[in-house]
Amino acid sequence: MEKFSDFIEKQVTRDSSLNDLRGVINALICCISDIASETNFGAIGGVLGNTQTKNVQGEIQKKLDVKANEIFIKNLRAVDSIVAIVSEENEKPIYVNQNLNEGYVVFFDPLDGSSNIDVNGIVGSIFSIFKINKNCKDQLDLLNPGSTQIAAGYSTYGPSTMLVLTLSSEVNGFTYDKNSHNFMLTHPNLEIESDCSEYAINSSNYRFWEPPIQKYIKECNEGLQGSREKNFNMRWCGSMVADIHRILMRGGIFIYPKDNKLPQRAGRLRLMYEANPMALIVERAGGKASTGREPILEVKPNNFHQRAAVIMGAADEVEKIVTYYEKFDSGELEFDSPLFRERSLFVERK
Ligand code: AHM
Ligand code: MG
Repeated sequence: MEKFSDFIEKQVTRDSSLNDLRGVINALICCISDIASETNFGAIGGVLGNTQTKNVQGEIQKKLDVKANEIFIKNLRAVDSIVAIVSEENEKPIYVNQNLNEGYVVFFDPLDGSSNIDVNGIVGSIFSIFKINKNCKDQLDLLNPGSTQIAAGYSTYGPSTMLVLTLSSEVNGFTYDKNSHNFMLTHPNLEIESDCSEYAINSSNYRFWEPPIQKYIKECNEGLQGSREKNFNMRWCGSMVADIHRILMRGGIFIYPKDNKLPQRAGRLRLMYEANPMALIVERAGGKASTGREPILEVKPNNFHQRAAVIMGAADEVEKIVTYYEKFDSGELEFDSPLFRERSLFVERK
């Protein structure tokens, strides 16, 4: 089994542009092993439960959210080639080496799925790396579409700690060996099958979804007797990293759509810290990632914390949902739903 350090050497030999990125990747590896050790201690480490503080999203932070964020900031601040880092937990970017003419910008969600912490469920970290080539005067220069990411990855802190990383066209999975403190290449060249019979969605929001998603899930649930003529299974971890990881391991589709629970939001998940990096990983593994109305990687960001609808995984299933959105938006009657009729709760009153 190949050690992460040997894997990186080989990658750099193949593509010398990755040489500069090594410092960033090594710092991220340190973040992941440090956070893994904090999460492993659980109640013994006194890290469970809430703090008294809210993050920029107005959510009460867990103690581990704060700790994981501090670990990311400390490790990434020490990297000479980083221009700025941007955390889901902080309102504004943190400049590291603002005067570089060329360097990296790292976006991260230090602890995704943090509602799982107190029940010893799977949590993870997500990161997205961009390269910027000009002297960055304006904060908004740091915001670029996901298609320009040069690398992305996530970790899972579950029964074992794993890192899934895309640096080039491949997606590779590594498992952390606690004894040697090495990440080992255990899952080379991950690929997502184009069809599937498993979906992940928070079904309790059914009544708030738009008709294309209601139609898709209804058809899945009709199983063998319905138009899909096969049975589907459903899994939902409440942790995007865990749900996407399962899809990379055995296929499926993950959906967190735009809904009418909070109609002013484009979705629940954040574009820069969650949707973009996972979309890059999924697409490089042969899957697809869409908001339903456009590819996630083409969304033009205008705000560090903006939300996005997320539909990603098995390519054929994502495409099917995209066609449902196209038909819905062009006014086809088959999508007529009580939720969206004239007297519906969601139609703006004059
Ligand atoms: P977080 O970054 O604050 O943990 O929130 C993101 C998480 C995702 O991991 C997960 O898919 C989603 O929120 C779960 O939302 P829900 O509360 O609808 O189950
Ligand atoms: Mg998150």
